[in-house]
This record gives sequence, C-alpha cells and structure tokens, in this order.
Amino acid sequence: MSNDFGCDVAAQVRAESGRPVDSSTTMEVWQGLSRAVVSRVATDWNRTTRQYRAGRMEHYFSAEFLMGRALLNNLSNLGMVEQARSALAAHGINLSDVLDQEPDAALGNGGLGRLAACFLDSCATLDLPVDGYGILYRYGLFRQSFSDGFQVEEPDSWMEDEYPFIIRREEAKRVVHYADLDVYAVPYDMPITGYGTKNVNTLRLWKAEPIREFDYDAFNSQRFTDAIVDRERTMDISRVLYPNDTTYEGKVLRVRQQYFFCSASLQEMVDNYVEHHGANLNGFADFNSIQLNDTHPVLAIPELMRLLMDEHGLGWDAAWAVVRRTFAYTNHTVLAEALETWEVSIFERLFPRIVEIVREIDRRFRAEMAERGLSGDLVEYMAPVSGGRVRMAWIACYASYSINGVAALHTEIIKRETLKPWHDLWPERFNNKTNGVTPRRWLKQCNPRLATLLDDVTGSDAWVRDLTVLGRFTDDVPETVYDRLTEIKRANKVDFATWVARREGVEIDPEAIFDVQIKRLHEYKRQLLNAFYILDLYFRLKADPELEVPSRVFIFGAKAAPGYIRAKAVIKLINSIAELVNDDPAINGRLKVVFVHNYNVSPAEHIIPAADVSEQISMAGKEASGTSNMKFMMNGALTLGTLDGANVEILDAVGDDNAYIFGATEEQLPGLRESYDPVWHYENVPGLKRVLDALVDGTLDDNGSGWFADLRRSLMEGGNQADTYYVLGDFESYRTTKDAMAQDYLDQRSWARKAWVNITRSGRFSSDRTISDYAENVWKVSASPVK
Ligand code: 26Q
Repeated sequence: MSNDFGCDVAAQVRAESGRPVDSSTTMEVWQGLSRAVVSRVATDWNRTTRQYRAGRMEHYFSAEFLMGRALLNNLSNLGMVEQARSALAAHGINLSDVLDQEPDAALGNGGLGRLAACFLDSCATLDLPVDGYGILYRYGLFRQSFSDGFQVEEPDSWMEDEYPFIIRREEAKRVVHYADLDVYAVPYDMPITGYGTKNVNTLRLWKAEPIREFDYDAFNSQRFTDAIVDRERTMDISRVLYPNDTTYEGKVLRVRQQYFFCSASLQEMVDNYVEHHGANLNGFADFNSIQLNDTHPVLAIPELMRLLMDEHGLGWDAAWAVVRRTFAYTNHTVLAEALETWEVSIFERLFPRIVEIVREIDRRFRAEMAERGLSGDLVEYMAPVSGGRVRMAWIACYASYSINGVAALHTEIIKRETLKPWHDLWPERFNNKTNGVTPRRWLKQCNPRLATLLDDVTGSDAWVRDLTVLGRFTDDVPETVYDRLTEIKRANKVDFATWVARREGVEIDPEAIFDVQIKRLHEYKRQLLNAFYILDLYFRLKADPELEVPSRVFIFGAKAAPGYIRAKAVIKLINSIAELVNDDPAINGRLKVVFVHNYNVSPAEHIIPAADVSEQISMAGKEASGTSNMKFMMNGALTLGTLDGANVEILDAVGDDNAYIFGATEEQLPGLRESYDPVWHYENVPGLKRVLDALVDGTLDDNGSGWFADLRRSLMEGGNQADTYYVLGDFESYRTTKDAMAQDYLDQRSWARKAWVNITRSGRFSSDRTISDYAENVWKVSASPVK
C-alpha cells in the first residue's frame, strides 16, 4: 500500500488478523479498514465533543437508531472512497466485497428509527451541536426468512464480532436505579461524520451491565443459578429491540429499557452542566434541549424532575420551569392503538419515586385545568394519570414547549383529532416538521451513477450539501441528460437483477417496469391492495394471452411484527402469488413477483436506485409521513400513491403530470364509510370477485393455515365496518391509475422527463431542510464548526 492511508489500513489489518493483508480474510480487512477510518477521525471527534459541551446543545432521545452500515458512509463523508479503493486494489482486494462484510446496525423497526439516523447525518453535516442517545441493543430487529412462504424470525446478533465503529467509554458509566435492581449504564459512542466538514458528532448508546459480576455468596453456598439471576436480569435490559411497529404493547422490560437510557443520558447532561456552568441548575434549559422521538423516551420528563429536585435541591416550581423549557415532542402516528399508556402498577414496581412525581404532575395538571374552567370530563380525558394508567403522550404534551407532526397533513390531523384538546389549549406549541432523508446515503452513496450525472449537470458536488441546488436544473437541460438518465436507470436495474438472482434466486428482466413497495407490513399500508392488483393482472393475462401490457416486476420488502397474524398472512399471500405467476409458462416472464427477504437498510440501498415505480398506497390519513417516498423520488422513481403523509407535499413539488395519485382522500373517507358496502364492490368492481375468490377456491395455497380465508372475511364481513383500510373501496381507482402508469412507461423519453422532475424537485425532502428548521425554530442551536 503506497500512500499514508494505505499504510494505516495495512497496519490495522495486520493488528486485527496477525497476518499480512494478502493472507487476511475479507472480514479482517473490513475490520482493519474500519479501524483506520475511526483512527482518522479521532482527533476531530474529540475536538468537536469538547467544543459542543461548552455551549448550548440539542439532545436527540430515541429508543431506535436504524443506522445501517457505517464504513462506506464514513469513507464517503471524508472524501476517502477512492483512497480506500486503491489501498485495497494494491492487494488485489475489491472494496465492494469488503463493504459487503459489514452487518447492518438494525437498531430500529422502520421509519422512525431510520429518520433518527438521517437526522444525525444532517446535524453533523450542518455542524450542529446535536448528540443522539439510545440503547445498544445486543440484538437488533429480528432477521427474517421464509419457510414455505411464511415469515420466520431469528435473532439478529449484529455485534457478536468486534464492531470498530462503536467505542466503549468505561470511564463515563452511570448507575441507573430501579426499586428491585441497580445497574450500570455503560456508554458506547459512535462517531457521526458529516459530508465535507471536520465536525464529528456522537451517537451515544447505553449498554446495561451488572454492578457485581455475580453474587459470590450465593455461589459459595452452592446456589449457582441464584448467583447469576440478577446478572441476567440486568443484561436483559439492553438485550433486544422490541419488534412492534404501530401497535402498543405494555411489556415491563420495555419500560425498563425506556427508563434506562433516559436516566443515564440525563445524568450525563446534568453532570456536564454542573462541570461547565456550576451547581445551580436553574439555567439548565439555557444550555440543553431534548427532542423526544415519539413517546418512547417520555420518562425523561419525570426523571429530570427527580434529578433536579432530589439531587440538586430545586423546588417543584423551579424544576418544572426547567422541564417546561427543555423538552420538545415529535408525534409519529395518528393510529389510536399506537399511543403508549402504562399501568401505574408497573411503574410502582419499578420506580416508586417516578410514580410520586407523575402523580404530582397529574395533581397539578388537574388543578391548573380546573382553574382554567375546563369541564370535568375534559380534564379526565387529558389527565396524565387516569383509569390506573399513565399516558405518555399526554405527559409529553403537557411538559413540552414544542409539539410537532412529521408532514403537513399529519400535523393538521393531530391538531384536529389525535391531540385536539392540547391544540385547543396551547396552539402556539404546535408546529410541522415534514420529514426528510439524507441525500448522502440515499443518493450519492447508493446511486453513484446518478450522482455523477448530477455533478456533471450542475457543475459541482454542491448539491450533496444543498439539495435544493438541483431545483435550478429542472428545465432547459440538454436532451442528452434524459438519455443518460435512462441509461443510468437501466444499468442500476441490471445490477439489481444480478443482486436479486443471487440473493433470492429469481430471474428478472431489466426491460420490465420495476414496481416497488418496501416498508413495514401493516394493514393500513395496504400491501394487500398491491397484491390484489398483481393477481388481477395475472388473471387478465391468462384470460387474454394477446393482451398488450408492458412486462412488470413487482418487488416487495417488509417485516411483519411477530404477533401480527394478519400482516403475516399478507406475506404468505404475496409469496403464494409469486409461486403462482413466476413460473407459469403462459405468462412467459411478463410478470414476476419478488419478495426480498430480511428487508433492511442495505437491501434498500440496492432496491431504490433500480425502481421505476414507488408504491405509497396507504389509506389516506393513516401514514404520518413516509420517508421511502422521498428516497424513491430522489432516485427518479415516480410515485404511485394516495394523498397521504408526505405524498401530498411530493405531489405539490412535482405537479400532477409527474406523479400518479389515486383513491379516496382523507376528507372523503368518513362520508364514504357511512354508505360503504364491500360486498357490492366484490360483486361489481371489475376483477375483484375473481381475486377475492382466488383466496379460497384453491388457486392459492395457504398450507391449511386458514389465513387467506381470514383475509377475505376481514374485507367482506361486517357491513360498512368491514375492510377497515378501504382496500376494496380504492381498488378500481388504483387499477385504473396503475394501468395508465404502465402505458405511460412505454414512452421512455416522456418517462425520463418525469423522473428528472422528481429528482431535481426533491430538494425540500433532504433531512438538511428538516434539521435546519428544527435547529432554528425549535432547538435554538446554531452551527459550531470546529477549526
Ligand atoms: C411500541 C410499543 C412497544 C414496542 C415498540 C413500539 C413501537 C416501535 C416503533 C412503536 C412505533 C414504532 C415506530 C413507528 C414508526 O416508524 N412510525 C413511522 O415514523 C416515520 C418517521 O416519522 C413516518 O414516516 C411513518 O409514517 C410512521 O409510520
């Protein structure tokens, strides 16, 4: 290895493997290269940390950070991809083989966790003094495989081997106290580099460890199991990420986890405040603010009260004044079943002092509202504690200086419905922060061909730090740009076809339309609607083999929560449809269905650059924002979607000609529901009867589970209350729009123009825009570049 970095890498690989580079495994090379990168940022990281700590900081509290892979991201941010490539090439090693060794850090369920990761990237790139705080789960979101088309879950032990991007900070550990257990919280820090800056921010993840290795007395008295029970109970706390998305489950361990990282993070913040500003905590909020990523970290509110009062001598009013200026709350859902509430008895068992504080918050809230003249019913509805349960969202609304939704429509809905009484009381607390995604990972890194085109068209890589630059190039570009764009998409599709063949064993034709739906499996997201379209198209082709339709590949990626049977039934259904159509000689490859197993950040990076069609088909009013819609748009896929979440704003950015919108609107749905008759749809909407009957007439095999019949029943039985997510209601409109879209694809030039509009108008969906808005209007922090 000729250059400096090459020497670093070689030395790190040798230290790792005890062998020369040429004789090391690809995994060892990954380890060594990663260590060389961390070593490169060490000095700047330390400087950034010290500089931030002396000033005002924002702290992003989140139970989830879906980081994905780190190596390419860091190399790219540091401008070192080519150096790394040539350092390895000197040994005949291929960089992308090495990158492929890295496990995904899947410490999140989906959108909310990935949003947190994109936000960290933007904060570092914008030089903002923001740290993330969460949990170092030993097992991330479960690994998914299919057996007979059914989802099977396995533990995701992503960190079992060494993981160079996380550094243990033994010296900074804290004690977290529960009524039945004291545990250490040991911080593990991940450097967060930004693009084209020296600043290196920090994600701090806490791991639970026993204070005593094991109970020696018990061990000595031959009670070997007793000796290790507390140890195991402690390790349980950070053992595994809960796999639930959108349905709330009140598991004791889950609340332990929440308190664990909130308490440890707050202790650190308070200590840091004392170190820099003295022991009078009244000024805490002048230097610290906390963004609560949904209600998962809401225990931080009573915990900060406890720290201020019990450990730093503030009275209730002074402590509450600090708290009220510290917290800001982001809501991510309109689904009532997702709102977290905990049985008071669980709290009592785990942390009696927190219960005292929560009850006092409740008592004062009730008194304050009575004084304001609110009705008894309304006070009861809004009270932090009621009916034996603690309501996390209500505590968040009461204590926070800012409450935001994650897309314009979503914010309007929470103001009008979900959080209406809070909006009536304090409208000034509410604001919208439409989500965004980082163009570093989701454009520059995952789609290098398109990135080069954008460099060429715009004349520099300035778009990587300011995506709105692209907006100046929507019109009046030379026709050759469209040719190049078409070629790029085609090359990405060829790459993807190779990837899918290897990973899933399905051959797909790069000439076909690649139509993609990747997101958690949930009824409101309506993967079922997409499945029905495919089945209907299959029957249409069978009925008329001469039918002229463009070839299609339908690509899915989705995990279902392990206990969510209906979601699992949809996975099984899609796999059964794949089996039915993929090898049917009458179809002759014109239709293919691929369910990419174990969908995650890394698969997304392969799928999105190859997509033509972005499926965003949730029932209107249910998807808070969506973020894959933005990633697809940036990569030149056209949206096929309902007027939901951020789709509304995407449509606004690209115009009617450059997106395909269908279905009932959020405004229309209540009216439609009143007179809704799913059976009428079944009998009258072209294609529906054939599709619904295929679920039960033997066309599709659910291996005797009865799941397909249940799906059918859920749509048809129960009068106007059946089909909660209006699948049958929207089918006709979906089919018409999707058919038209496929016809439009045949005019490749016009399609490329639409794709170009999508790419160049995606500037406002950069998370840099979102974060600048938070920084300026909520967090009140400004850029702090290190020298
Ligand atoms: C709840 C209880 C117990 C265990 C886990 C959970 C849990 C875990 C994850 C509840 C919710 C989540 C995640 C929610 C989520 O990802 N919401 C999505 O957030 C995105 C970012 O704002 C939005 O774009 C999506 O619309 C929204 O669905």
